[in-house]
Amino acid sequence: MDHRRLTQRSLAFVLAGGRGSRLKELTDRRVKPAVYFGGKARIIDFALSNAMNSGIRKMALATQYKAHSLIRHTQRGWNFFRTERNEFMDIMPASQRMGGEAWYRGTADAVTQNFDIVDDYDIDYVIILAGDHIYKMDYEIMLRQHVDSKADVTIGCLTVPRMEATAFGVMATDESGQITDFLEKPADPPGTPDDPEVALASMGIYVFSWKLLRELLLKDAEDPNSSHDFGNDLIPDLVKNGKAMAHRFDDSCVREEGAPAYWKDVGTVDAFWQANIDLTNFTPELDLWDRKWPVWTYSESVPPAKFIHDERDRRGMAISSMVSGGCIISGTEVRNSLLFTNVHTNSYAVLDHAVVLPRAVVHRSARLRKVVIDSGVEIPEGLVVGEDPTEDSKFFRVSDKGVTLITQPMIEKWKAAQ
Ligand code: ADQ
Ligand code: ADP
Repeated sequence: MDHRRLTQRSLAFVLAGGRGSRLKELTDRRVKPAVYFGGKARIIDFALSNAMNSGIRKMALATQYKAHSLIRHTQRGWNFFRTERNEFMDIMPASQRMGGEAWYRGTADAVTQNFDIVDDYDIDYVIILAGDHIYKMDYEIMLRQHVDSKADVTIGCLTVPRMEATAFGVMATDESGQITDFLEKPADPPGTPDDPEVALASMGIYVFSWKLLRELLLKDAEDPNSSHDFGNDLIPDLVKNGKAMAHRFDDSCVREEGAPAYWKDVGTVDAFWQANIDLTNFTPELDLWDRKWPVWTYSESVPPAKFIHDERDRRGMAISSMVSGGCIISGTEVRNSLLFTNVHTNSYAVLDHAVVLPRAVVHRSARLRKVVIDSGVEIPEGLVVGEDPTEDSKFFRVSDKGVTLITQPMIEKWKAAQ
């Protein structure tokens, strides 16, 4: 098979329009792919970095819901492509380009509405990606499998506990890896033949040849019964009427040797908090320090983090934590926490298992445990969160697993009640 310049002949089409409503107030002002992750990056950076690290230099990004923060970030951080070498990052806001009434009606429609633009790219393969997962994956391996197997579509998939699979497309495959059955978000997901307690779930990552995809999209656009969605319409149809192959996401999909295959949907406040806090572990599963697989992002030019510790019992310190540039930890005890860029904290405050997004300010004597603090929030002096869930839930959003999300409007509510 001809694998030459396979990644150069491919386009990464990244879907980044869905709100991500299970992240609650974190996506009130920005779409899920624009939500911060890991101290410096945003969620979208992981899919884009995978594309970069796989050798793909042609990228399109479809945006819709509250896209300002996402577009600003992408323009600042992903602006190094060389158009003269036919490399690009093309941002495609839903803009009713086809003269119709609708914004992007579904994920497939996000491609259909940019049909003519993609045609002009003159590429052979399209890899459709969701911009809202945290993972490291070498798409080149998937592209090679797609070409070798002569599939119509190749779908990235992984095993998940069976009952978690209700949120996914779930498939069955034969010995060759061909998908024989596909159910989008089934209420009672079928297990795998090897293990009835796990299901084979679609990661929402698809490889097509552009030639075939454009045919399918044209047909889909005319179909009055279609919701114009990959998972609901195009994929089930191809499984029935074409050759759909599963690409198993496992350790072999990551180029570095010995690195575990890491994939997380940080779609809930609990999962978001946990995945960020996990980075402070002694050996985190997701290695952000790996120089062979850099996670690229927009980086503000800021001074190093500063810790202020004095004899008057102001103990500015961070233990088992990650503290980003521009932070000033003045007399605060920070434990098992992740602080993003430009966070300022003051004397006698305590942060424990806290995920603190950029530019937040923590005033004196606040004690915050098991929290996610949104960007720019000002935590008032003496606020205590994480010790009395009943009290916390009067003002803040406390999750099932006892993580408290704090945003500025919630702080205003708290202040008004004092
Ligand atoms: P969902 O998780 O429901 O299922 P979906 O809402 O279709 O995913 O979003 C997929 C991606 O497309 C996200 O990155 C989202 O931001 C984006 N998106 C959603 N609506 C969009 C629109 N109108 N315009 C542009 N972008 C949009 C899908 C598959 C399942 C699979 C899971 C894996 O349908 O089969 O298991 O992804 O997470
Ligand atoms: P980030 O996502 O980088 O944390 P901000 O917290 O500054 O960005 O804002 C998130 C989004 O909300 C941005 O798109 C911003 O333009 C918008 N936004 C912020 N403050 C306001 C406001 N007062 N009125 C309307 N939109 C706002």
